[in-house]
Amino acid sequence: MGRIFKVSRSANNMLEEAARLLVKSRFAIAFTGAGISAESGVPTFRGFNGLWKKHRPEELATPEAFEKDPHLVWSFYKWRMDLIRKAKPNPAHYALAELEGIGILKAVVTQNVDDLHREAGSRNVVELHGNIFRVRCTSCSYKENLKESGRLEAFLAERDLPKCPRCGSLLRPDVVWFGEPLPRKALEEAFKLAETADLVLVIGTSGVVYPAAYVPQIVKEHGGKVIEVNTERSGITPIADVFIRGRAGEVMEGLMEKVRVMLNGGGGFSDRLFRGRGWGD
Ligand code: BJW
Ligand code: ZN
Repeated sequence: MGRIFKVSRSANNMLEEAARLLVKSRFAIAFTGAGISAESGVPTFRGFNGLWKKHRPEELATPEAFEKDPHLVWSFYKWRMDLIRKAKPNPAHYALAELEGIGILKAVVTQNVDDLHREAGSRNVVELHGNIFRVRCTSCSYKENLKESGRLEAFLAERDLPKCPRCGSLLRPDVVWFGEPLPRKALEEAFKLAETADLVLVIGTSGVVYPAAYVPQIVKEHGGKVIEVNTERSGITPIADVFIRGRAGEVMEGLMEKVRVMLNGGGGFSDRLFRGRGWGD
């Protein structure tokens, strides 16, 4: 009994400290990975039930794999597109959108390709590894967002390999595979945000895939604080100022309660709201 009390009290202290840091920050960003979407039913990559436990990444997420067996790679991606299109944002995605609305969070830098941040209402989203609902041509500059063009259903139902409507070459998912460079604009923007940020909220990433994993490290090197939410320790944990162990949706709900209390007068932070929106500057 005493142990349970001790654990929950320390978790509560961590939430309190994280909320305090967030509310007093001037330029906070979030850095997210697959774990933030786990409670939405989207499988993660590593870990017990991760995709890479059942499929070898080099057979599915490399340009060589696509060249060798495009049918196999496309069947993997169509399966995930179908799964992800049915997924809904969870409280962690909504919490980040709310923090942006309040003016605390300036951007979400995500490694995820699932679009759930935007669906939850986040507006400034930097996608480092592409978007699973976009396809692009392997020969010409053709790109299409299947959600926006309304062709997703028909695309998933098609059994043949998808071809470019402009030049007839093979289409591929517009995501970043191992050994491929990240989209230059997105990476530059993410690094610039990280250099500017005085706080990064890292949620649900193993922090082992580079160059994305440099983002929290850059924040730290520039004197910013690192808050991490994860069910396990990660590659980021050694640099975390506050590590909150738990499921993203549950932790972020608890964190938002504390943030709201602080903004509504608790702890002298109530003028933060005005500063956040630029009214008090
Ligand atoms: C929960 C939870 C819950 C669970 N709540 N938490 C050093 C510098 C630069 C590059 C390298 C380097 N060292 C090695 C490299 C090469 C390589 C790399 O990083 N390899 C390492 C793995 C060793 N990097 C690359 O190849 C990158 N490109 C590159 O470097 O290009 C150089 C170049 C330049 C110029 C010309 C040519 C080349 C590209 C990396 C691309 C990664 N792609 C993928 C697939 C995307 C498409 C798709 O979705 O299919 O991106 S792999 C996969 O890993 C995916 C993810 O975005 C990425 C990160 O995974 P993430 O999000 O962290 O998920 P998990 O599963 O690992 O972790 C989940 C976490 O959540 C866990 O910690 C859980 O505990 C936690 N969790 N449930 C909270 N409910
Ligand atoms: Zn083409």
